[in-house]
Amino acid sequence: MNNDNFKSGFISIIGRPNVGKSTFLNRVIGQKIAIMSDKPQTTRNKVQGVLTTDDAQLIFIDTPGIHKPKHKLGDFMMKIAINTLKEVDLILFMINAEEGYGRGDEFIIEKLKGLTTPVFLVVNKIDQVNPDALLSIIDHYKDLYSFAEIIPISALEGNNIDRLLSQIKDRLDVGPQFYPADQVTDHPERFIVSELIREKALHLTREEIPHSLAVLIDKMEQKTNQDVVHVMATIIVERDSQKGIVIGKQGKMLKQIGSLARTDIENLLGSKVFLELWVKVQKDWRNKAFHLRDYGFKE
Ligand code: GDP
Ligand code: MG
Ligand code: K
Repeated sequence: MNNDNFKSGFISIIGRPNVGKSTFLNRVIGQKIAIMSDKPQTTRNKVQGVLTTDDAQLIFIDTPGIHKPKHKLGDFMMKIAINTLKEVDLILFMINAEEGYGRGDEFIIEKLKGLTTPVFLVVNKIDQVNPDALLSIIDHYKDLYSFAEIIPISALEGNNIDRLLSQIKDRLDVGPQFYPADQVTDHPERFIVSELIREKALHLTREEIPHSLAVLIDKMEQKTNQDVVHVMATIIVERDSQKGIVIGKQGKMLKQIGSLARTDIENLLGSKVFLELWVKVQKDWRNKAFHLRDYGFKE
């Protein structure tokens, strides 16, 4: 490694919900760190994935969705997201080739116009469209904003990811290696654990539970001379009816959520896990900004 030419930088990934931001990040980092779901906005917090090669370090930020805020939490998230965008070295604005231009993108592009950070347009899900459709989408976006690069990819199938990575590298300045080479995320394990539980809860309850579900890790500890990690977590829902769904008949649903989450947590921590799950109703929690800190949303 020639340290004089080592490049590094922070890269923010933005785009409408479900365009494939987490899928991309997970593919690049090769480890499950951002949760994937068919439901929009399951990535609430900033998740960083770090890719270290012999000549560069790319630090990715899976920014919570920039969208028109509908409630206080949205407002709060947006502020964080915009501030993040000002500070990063490069922005990847990801779109879904399958979907046309919409109001969500219009809103994002308006926000981008106020920034000086270079922006790549990443057209994802090209496995779903024919070349003509792809070209016409690209033409449309080209007219809306002056993108530094336009790169079509398939995050799911892995097409063109290497090219995108090398274009990102080209844009970065010479800089230090911020993180050790074997570190893929700077988030505390607690956060990843809560995201894994939330992912299972969202997946298993399907459309019955909106994304207004939070998971709090109450306890995570390993007693000396035991190789079991004890995790106690609370799933927060907004209504009594949702609590019923999450628990399920005779606790069946909660058991299923727990057993799937436990497997993932064991893989993450590399040790046996005893997982205890609780469900709590906290009415209208999204609008209670004063509660945000308790749920891990920090400014
Ligand atoms: P995010 O909300 O932007 O983080 O989107 P996700 O990464 O959670 O992806 C949303 C959905 O799109 C998931 O079902 C993914 O499997 C799917 N997806 C992501 N990338 C691709 C892709 O390149 N091709 C196809 N066909 N599906 C994709
Ligand atoms: Mg996501
Ligand atoms: K998602």
